[in-house]
Amino acid sequence: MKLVYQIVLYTVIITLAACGSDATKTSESINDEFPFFIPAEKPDRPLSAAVERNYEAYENIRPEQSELYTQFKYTELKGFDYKGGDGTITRRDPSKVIFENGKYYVWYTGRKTPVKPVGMSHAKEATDVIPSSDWDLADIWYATSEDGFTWEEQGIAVARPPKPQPGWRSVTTTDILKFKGKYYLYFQAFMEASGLRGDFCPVSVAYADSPDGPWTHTNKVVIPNGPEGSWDQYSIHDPYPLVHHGKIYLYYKGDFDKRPELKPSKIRMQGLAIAEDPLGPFIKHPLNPVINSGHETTLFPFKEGVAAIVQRDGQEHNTIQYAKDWVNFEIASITELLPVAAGPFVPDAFTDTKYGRGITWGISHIINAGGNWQHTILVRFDCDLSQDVDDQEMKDHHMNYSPEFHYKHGLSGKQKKRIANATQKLKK
Ligand code: AAL
Repeated sequence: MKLVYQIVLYTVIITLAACGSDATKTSESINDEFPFFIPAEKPDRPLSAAVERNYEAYENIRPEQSELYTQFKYTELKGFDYKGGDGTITRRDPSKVIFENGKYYVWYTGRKTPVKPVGMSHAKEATDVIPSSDWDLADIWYATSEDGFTWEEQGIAVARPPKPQPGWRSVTTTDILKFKGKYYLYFQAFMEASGLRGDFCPVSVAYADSPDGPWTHTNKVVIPNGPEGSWDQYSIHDPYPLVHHGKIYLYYKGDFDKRPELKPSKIRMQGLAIAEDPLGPFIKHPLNPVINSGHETTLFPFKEGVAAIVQRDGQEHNTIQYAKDWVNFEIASITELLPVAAGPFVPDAFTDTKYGRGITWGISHIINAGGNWQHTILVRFDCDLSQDVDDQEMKDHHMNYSPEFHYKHGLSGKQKKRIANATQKLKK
């Protein structure tokens, strides 16, 4: 029996010593502080999940050193009149910018109506002259510029077609494709006032031999709504074509999962449809949706893959993302004050490049420009998401917001009341 006790005692001692050594080891590893100069390569030591991500998920330890990190700077454009913001004129959802005939071109949703919109929730009051939403009763307008800052509006490129053609109610949110020498404008083709049932529409396309037109309506739906019950059954928004592998890669937004009890009542994700011919047929990717966030999402060829500016909605809004295979996107960086509905100048958007160079500027929009949700304005944004520019002024690690900016985003009366009640409870 004594021998048994001795064996048990010895086993316990050995076990404690081992634990102790593990404990010692762990304490040694914790005592082996994380180094002041962070290792460039992932160190062989226990790492927290967060620091692990710095090595595994991002290109650089510091975002400021990543080619796909940037801040954004904005400039008011010259040449566009908004009638003092009375809501009768809106310009929004610009296309990519192209450079042809020695000047820049941009296309956009243009609405010029005798009165301001009544709002989507009052869409039943809309008529053939009273718009429901800011983009109802719109046409596709275009403008040109010598420098990207001062623009000259040229007029309507694609007008609403007659009923019952696709887009008879409103043609909006366009983007440009140049393919085999011809030009194509994809656009949302509304066949009911936005807001009546929702923001429901498919995508149609017009084509021309010149960026100045004349444009020919195909009167075709080229990106149809999905089948009943599918994520993109109602909304095919923000068509965004690029050329890759000799095909048209058209990214688009779908609004879905509408649950009025939640805020926002719907979620927005991005899909991809691919075609060999600009007029289709477009085949939707089986992995759709391919981006889990975003709104009017901006994309551009970057190295072998494609990058995306993902803003406004979703778990991963305020990020710049990258997909080496043009389908499976990962977060490349997180940034702030991203351009909304950005249409960048992408010199290699249509060249079927094998190594995209990136972007440095474009046109975006600012909604609710007059504080009244009834008109939107176009602005210029600049950034450094380019392999050909190293603009360190675009790579600061945060922006400074004035006290006035903070106070502008103040408490509502309801929130102040809630806070006052909470304080009262403490005093009882
Ligand atoms: C925009 C875009 C689409 C929507 C509406 C006008 O931001 O997402 O174009 O339909 O809002």
